[in-house]
Amino acid sequence: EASVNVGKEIDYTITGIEPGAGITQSTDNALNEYENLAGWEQEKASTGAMLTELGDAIDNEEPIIVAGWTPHYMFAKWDLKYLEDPKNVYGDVEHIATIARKGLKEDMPEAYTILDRFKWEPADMEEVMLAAQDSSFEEAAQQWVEDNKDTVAKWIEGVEKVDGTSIELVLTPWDTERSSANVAKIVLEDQGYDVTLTPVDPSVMFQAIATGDGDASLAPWMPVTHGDFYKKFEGKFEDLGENLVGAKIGLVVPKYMDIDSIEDLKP
Ligand code: PBE
Repeated sequence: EASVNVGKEIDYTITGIEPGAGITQSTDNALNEYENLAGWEQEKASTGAMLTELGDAIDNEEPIIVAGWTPHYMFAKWDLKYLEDPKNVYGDVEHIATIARKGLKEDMPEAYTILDRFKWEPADMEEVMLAAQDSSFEEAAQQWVEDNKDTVAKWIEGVEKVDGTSIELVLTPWDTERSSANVAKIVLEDQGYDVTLTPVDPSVMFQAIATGDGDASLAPWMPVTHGDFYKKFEGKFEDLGENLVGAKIGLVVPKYMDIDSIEDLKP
């Protein structure tokens, strides 16, 4: 039956993404912690390559197991399911946090207040991600800000304008974070800031905020995805709390596959 042969059919390989991603680390952890995954490997390349392989497999109704996450259009485009994770290696529902360098509150209280208040829903993020597919993240974010004036008004309520103060937001190179960073950029620019966005790997993102090279980030996925990086630099940055609740990572397969759990896979 399918569950017995799936490993052989896909060469005992999970299709992962960039080597520096949190989910790549979690998948390496899964390969270590699930005894039934002995001998399995993770192919590490890029998000683009993973999505191409996923689309090709689905076109041919072939088996495939990918490192996947939500929010992402992959779930809107294809019929997919998360494999159950009884050992909870990938965690449950995650939140995306906002972190700031020490001293930002004193140096740029206006930006700090706005970043502290920045909170939106997965549906908002998905809207920007989807619109950006046909335009750009800048345009999609601009549109979202125009369509959500009430939300933005709450973020900036009572905050004084500034005159061209430079601020650097550090993000990670995925569409989820391109969305939040570009929305924050527009809101801060409307407030008078000169905003630079710097995309880096998750480990570098924490390092940049911990050393003060960057001012703030809306990119940490917690508690699992970036948990190890967070712990490594804990105490050296300020955690402003959640900017989004309802993210998730895990192993993802097309619904036509006859497996439901990571434990259904055979060595
Ligand atoms: N992701 C999307 C990233 C964070 C955002 C889940 C691919 C990661 O694994 O680090």
